[in-house]
Amino acid sequence: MTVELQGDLQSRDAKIAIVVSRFNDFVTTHLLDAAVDTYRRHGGNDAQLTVAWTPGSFEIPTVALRLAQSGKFDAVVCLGCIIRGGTSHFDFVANEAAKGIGQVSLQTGVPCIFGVITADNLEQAIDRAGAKQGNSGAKAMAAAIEMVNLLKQVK
Ligand code: INI
Repeated sequence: MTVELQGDLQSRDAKIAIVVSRFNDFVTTHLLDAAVDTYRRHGGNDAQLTVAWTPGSFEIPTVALRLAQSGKFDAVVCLGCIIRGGTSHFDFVANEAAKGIGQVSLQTGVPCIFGVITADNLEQAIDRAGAKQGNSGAKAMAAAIEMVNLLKQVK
């Protein structure tokens, strides 16, 4: 008989840290609001949520690592918004954020969710922060809850 493992979407008592970048906060505040709303609507308790603000997306992995290493959190949700400009700066910030968040997850075993928007322009970013393409903050929190519940079954 096949063993199939799945995490459900009940927040229960999941302890979740959210790391959110101030850079482009016109967008990231919408990601944060949607992440918190998703946690609540899936049954979560605000007392189990911690929010840490970073200057930019480049700094997210450093803070995510500290939070993940603390042993206090079941998952870390990383939220940011990187918008392409006229130089290669976008690529450096986006690559470091993505690589760093992935490394923290693998090094610590604490799921770190990539809720960082990488967009070619502001319109694309807005589309992913509550307009045409949904909200990346809500999706990231749903992924975090699912991962917490999936990993509980593997322990
Ligand atoms: N940080 C972002 O989160 N998004 C951006 O679009 C961005 N751009 O375009 O520059 C950005 N830069 C700042 C960076 O994350 C660092 O905070 C900064 O380089 C200091 O280390």
